[in-house]
Amino acid sequence: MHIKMILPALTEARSPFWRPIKYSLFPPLGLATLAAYCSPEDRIELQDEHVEEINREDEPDLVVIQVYITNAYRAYDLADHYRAKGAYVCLGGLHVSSLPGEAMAHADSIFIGPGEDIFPLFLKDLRTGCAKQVYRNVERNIGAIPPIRRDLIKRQLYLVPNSIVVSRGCPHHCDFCYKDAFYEGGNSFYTQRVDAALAEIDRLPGRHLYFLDDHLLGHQRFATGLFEGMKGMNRVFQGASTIDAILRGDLIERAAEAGMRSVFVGFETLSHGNLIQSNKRQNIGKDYEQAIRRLHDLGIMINGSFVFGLDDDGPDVFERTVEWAVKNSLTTCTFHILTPYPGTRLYRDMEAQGRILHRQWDRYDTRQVVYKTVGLSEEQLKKGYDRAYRSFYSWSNILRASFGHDQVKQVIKHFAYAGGWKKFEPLWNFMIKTQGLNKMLPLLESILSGVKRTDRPRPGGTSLSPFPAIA
Ligand code: B12
Repeated sequence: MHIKMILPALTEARSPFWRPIKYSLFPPLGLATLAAYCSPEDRIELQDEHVEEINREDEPDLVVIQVYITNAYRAYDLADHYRAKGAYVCLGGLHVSSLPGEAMAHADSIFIGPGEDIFPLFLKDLRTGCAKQVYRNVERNIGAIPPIRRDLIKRQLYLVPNSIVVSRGCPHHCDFCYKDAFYEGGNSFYTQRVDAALAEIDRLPGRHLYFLDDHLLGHQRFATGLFEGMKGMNRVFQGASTIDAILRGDLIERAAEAGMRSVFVGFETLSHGNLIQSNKRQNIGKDYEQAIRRLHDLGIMINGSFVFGLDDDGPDVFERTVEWAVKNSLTTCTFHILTPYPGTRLYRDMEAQGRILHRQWDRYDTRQVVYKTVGLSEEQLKKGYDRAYRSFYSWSNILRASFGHDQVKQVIKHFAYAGGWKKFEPLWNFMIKTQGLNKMLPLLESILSGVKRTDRPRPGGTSLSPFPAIA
């Protein structure tokens, strides 16, 4: 069978060459995970529209499309195009799971929830001529998933081809997060087996790894085993964690020993009222600055994530948040405008209050205001969000934040990261799009890691990912 797997980009149809660099960071692991269930005889093609033009002139038998809220219209357009050509079309992913009815009109089969159990079932049904229109995930278990088909990923098109996910979901239940809507009705946090995760890491070339898990430190026993197993693998990595897990026990020390050099932390808001409004209980009463000191003492850089637009936010929230982030020497920040995703408790509450402005899904990209605000006007929120980015990444604030560190090494690393990355994004963008960067990778990797890897050489050369998280 000729199978085509597509990750459509956001609907703004800019050519991949001009798309902001953050879209060239990570390859589509979800589709590569599903591809592992296809048979060796199948001819599989994986196309990611964030980094390459989609060839629509081909004649695949089966088309598998991953649908997010922001690429839904593009996904439906591609689905209609291929169905008109007689291909069998499958739609799945976050947006299909929250609005299956909408997707049904554009697909032969839709998939609700994680795909590890339902996709292989579908393939068997398709081969025996009894494929169903709707498949709903039942089993929440990635204990025995086959190695993902990284051979289908065009590594040279990505800045961080060494991204990896070893768990699904998160143990917490924040109202605005996609998680509870996607992992509805059943276990919403589960992990791989430690040995399988270590084997996946071992298959990755180079030194740097980028964990995309929602909460890498969320499962104490799994994380302890993972970090124990990674000791001696001479890897450096980034991952995400809650403040709660950073302050609890010695897991963060173990992560540092295993190679954690940067962490994505969901601070979200400095307001107690907002934490209660968004049911972010795991942050309530936690000493944010104690967690920051602990991370910096371990030499771990911080990418702080913040949400603007919760009801307790007033016009000064932007300046106050940026000032706090600079004063605490956060290396990078990811700001979001609160976005009520369909299927979430936040969406339900806002809909009940008549606060949803429209359902133009491609504008639900966390950079635009799509609901009636309370403490701020929509314009103040949008302008404040843009201003926060400009201010946090101003040279004066990058310098102030860098010199907030105790050790010179950290000052230099902070300045190199925040200055070198954000301020020169167009350069990195040009480099990655002209493959120039890949030629520089071995040199950059040895400079940035300062340590020449001594153990087993790996196929496919290096994989640089010292760059901060997507924003
Ligand atoms: C890496 C990443 C990106 C990368 C690459 C995307 C990719 N798919 O790999 C890039 C940089 C392109 C990206 C962009 C954006 N992202 Co992003 N991203 C992620 C991240 C961190 C990891 C994705 C991943 O690898 N997951 C792990 C794999 C194994 O799971 P999966 O991809 O979901 O696939 C599984 C299932 O969904 C399902 N499945 C998926 N598709 C299909 C299809 C079929 C047929 C079937 C059967 C099953 C199936 O089966 C797969 C295996 O279980 C997620 C966080 C997360 N937890 O998902 C955010 C996340 C998906 N991103 C998000 C957002 C908001 C964005 C942007 C809008 C940001 C912006 N403003 O630009 C854009 C939108 C891009 C677009 N095209 O619309 C939100 C989405 C929220 C929502 N409700 O839609 C998330 C959830 C972050 C968050 N916590 O809020 N992102």
